[in-house]
Parts: sequence; C-alpha cells; structure tokens
Amino acid sequence: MLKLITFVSLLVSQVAAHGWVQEITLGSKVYTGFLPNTDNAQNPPPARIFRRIPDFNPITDLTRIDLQCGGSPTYQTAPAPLVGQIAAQETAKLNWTAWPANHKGPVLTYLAKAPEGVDITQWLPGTDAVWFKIDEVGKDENGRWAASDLLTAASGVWSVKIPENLAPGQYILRNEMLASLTRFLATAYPGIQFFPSCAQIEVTGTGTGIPSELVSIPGVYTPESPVTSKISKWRQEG
Ligand SMILES: [Cu+2]
Repeated sequence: MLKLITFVSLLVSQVAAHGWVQEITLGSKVYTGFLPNTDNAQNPPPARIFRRIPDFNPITDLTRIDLQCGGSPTYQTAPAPLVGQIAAQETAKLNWTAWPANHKGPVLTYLAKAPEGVDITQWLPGTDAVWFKIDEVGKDENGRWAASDLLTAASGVWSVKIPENLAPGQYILRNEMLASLTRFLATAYPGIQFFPSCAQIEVTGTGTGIPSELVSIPGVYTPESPVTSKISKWRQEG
C-alpha cells in the first residue's frame, strides 16, 4: 500500500512540476516570460519577447521542429512581437518556475543571429544551421546537476553571460533544460525530455564575433548523441 501511495504522489508531482521561464532580466531590464497557462487564454496573447509555447510538456522527438523553441503537433510556436535589449558581456538571468527535483540533466544555451535585413519578430529559422552554443553546464564535482540541483540552489534563476565580443544585432536566445527522470531512467531513445525556451534579444556593443561553426535545431541532437542514447551511462558519467 505504501508503494502505491508513493507512486501516485510522484505522478501528481510530475504533472504539476514542469515549468517555463516566467521572467528574464537582461542586464538590469526585466521582462515577463511567455506564461502558457494564462497567456494562451487571451486572444491575442500579451506581447512578450518570448516565443509562445503551448504548455509545460517536454519535447522528446528530436526530429520535430518543436525542439527549437517549443510547440506541439497542434500548436506551433511563432516569432514574438517584442525584442529585449542587452549589451554584450551583460548577463541574462532566466527565472524558471519551480523545477522538479527528479528531473536531472544539463542546461544549455544557444544563440542564433537573425540574417541581415530580416526582422527577428518575423524570423523562423526552420532547419537552417544558425545556432551556436554559448553555455553548457552538466554535473559539478559534488554530483549536483545543473537541472534541477544548481538551478534550484540559485532560486530558479539560470544566469548566462552574453559573450563580450559578440557582434551586435538581433538574436534568439535559446535556453534549454534537459531531464532524465530518476524513476524512468531510460536506456534508449527517446528517453530525455527537452524543455527549450526562446527569447528575442537585441545585443548592443562594438564586438565583431560570430562563430563559424553553426548547427541546426532540430538536427544538433540525434538518437545516437551521448545525451540521448545510453542515458543511464550519461547520468552516471555526467
Ligand atoms: Cu517530466
């Protein structure tokens, strides 16, 4: 009987516990996130700098375009109407809603620069190779994972510095939680849950840097990637 109660309560906590970015601070400026539960109930939804998401459910199919900025087969994301402002070498602080302790994995952050002459409020990258990673945190020396241990220790705020030599322009800032659930420790694809969140930002400064190696999303992860196959091994090794 005790086992049954524990199982049921775990189910309940999982349903309640996925999340989204509820607020972002760019330098010293604060912007509300896209809040799926309330924003989707309004028509039109409130204007945000974040691309819309349907709910708090994860992406697990790595071939779906929804891996880029969220979405589902019946609800596609879209460019957002607003753009946040941040200077190169300032820090973006992404405030996630409470993250479940059993959803452990790395946290990654990518940027994609809107092509010259294209307004980011109209831009959908599709499967073009436009993304580069600016931050990745896995497991620290004490065995604490970025998600959820380090995130929770930082009160749900994930901080990422915008590279100091980054060329100015409009970018999609894509912050992503990966989770392998303790109780569903998978050994094959699909097993990892992906939670991407995309904010539109205007980076200012005098930098000139743009990486030459760019990846596509979807595309960067495959079922054979270390993070998506042999998941229990990944969890052990970090
Ligand atoms: Cu989950």
